[in-house]
Amino acid sequence: MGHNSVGQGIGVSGSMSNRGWTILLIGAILLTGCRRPAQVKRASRPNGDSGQTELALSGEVVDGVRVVPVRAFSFDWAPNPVVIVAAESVKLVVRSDDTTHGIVIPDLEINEKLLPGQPVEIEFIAPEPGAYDFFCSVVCGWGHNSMTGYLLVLEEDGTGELGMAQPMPLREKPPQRQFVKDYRFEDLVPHLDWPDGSRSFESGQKLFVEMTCSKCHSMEGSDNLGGPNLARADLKLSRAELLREILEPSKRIDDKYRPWTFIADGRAIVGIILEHSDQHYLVQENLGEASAPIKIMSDDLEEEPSPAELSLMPAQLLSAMSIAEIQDLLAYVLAKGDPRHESYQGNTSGE
Ligand code: HEC
Ligand SMILES: [Cu+2]
Repeated sequence: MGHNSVGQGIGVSGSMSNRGWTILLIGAILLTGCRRPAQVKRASRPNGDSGQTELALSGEVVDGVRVVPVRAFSFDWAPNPVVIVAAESVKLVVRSDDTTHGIVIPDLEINEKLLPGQPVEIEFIAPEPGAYDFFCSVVCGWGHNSMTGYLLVLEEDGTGELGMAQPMPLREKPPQRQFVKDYRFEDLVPHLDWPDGSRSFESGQKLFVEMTCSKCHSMEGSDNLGGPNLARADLKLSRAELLREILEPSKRIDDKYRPWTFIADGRAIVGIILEHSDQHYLVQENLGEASAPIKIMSDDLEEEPSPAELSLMPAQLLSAMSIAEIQDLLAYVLAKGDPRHESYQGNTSGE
């Protein structure tokens, strides 16, 4: 493969012009845990090896700045990884295609909310070569936990050649479930009659984490995650009521958890009021991902705050589960995380 064909090969990704080295990635290691084998891939000169993954630089350079359009959608990013060169000026133009997401790049101290259809421009100087994780800061649905991505920063060796000095593990995305169905209440009501002793505690416990519930709800007796504590003694929901709460979170919202919309400094902030005085409001915008509450001074308000209709709990959290899994999750919440609950014991006295 000569220079020209390399140049053409990467031409699809934008104007790479004379920096046209294809990045070839080779090698493999096993990562531990539940991940599938991930590949360690090494950037090297293009050498005509076939069957290698090719990575191209992202976006294009305009007036000395690498401008990269990045799409956020349920539940991934494109491009992913975002490939840039160390020390260059970068502008990410990040936009959400569907619902509200957010982008956090912890190492670069970047944290921006992404409202649908409102692109956000993020400018920075590319850091040292390496891989920098980013993820979604808004718990946006059942696949939120797999909405991860990373910046791959390449190094330039002085001759214009790009690559990584050290073999570079390419991150693999956490495995993602398959969408099953946007269940309606009527679809699931006929499946609420499971007999005692029939449900799996382990499965329910695992789903409570996997489906993001544990990001906002504690089963250990506290409210400190932002959403109501689901193990509290005075919470008594029937199976059908619980199902309704999960499928239609906005239908009934306790005043304490009602989000309010604030318009201040030309921007809209939607969140739960943690604290309120004559002078200010303290508002929690995102639940379930670390983010500091926002202090809004009453004097800065451009309008009276208004109650929002949408709960901060995402809808359609059950859409990637089988009926049996939904039963396990409901049983786990009804059992308040207690493995001694009837749902797990072999007696047959119905609930
Ligand atoms: C992003 C945060 C968030 C996530 C994720 C989340 N919830 Fe919620 N949940 C809330 C908030 C806030 C409320 C209170 C407002 C409301 O009712 O919508 C709530 C309310 C509830 C209630 C009613 C509790 C009560 O006191 O009446 C139940 C039950 C519930 N959630 C279960 C779940 C389950 C099960 C999951 C996972 C499938 C889940 N939630 C995921 C934030 C969340
Ligand atoms: Cu998200």
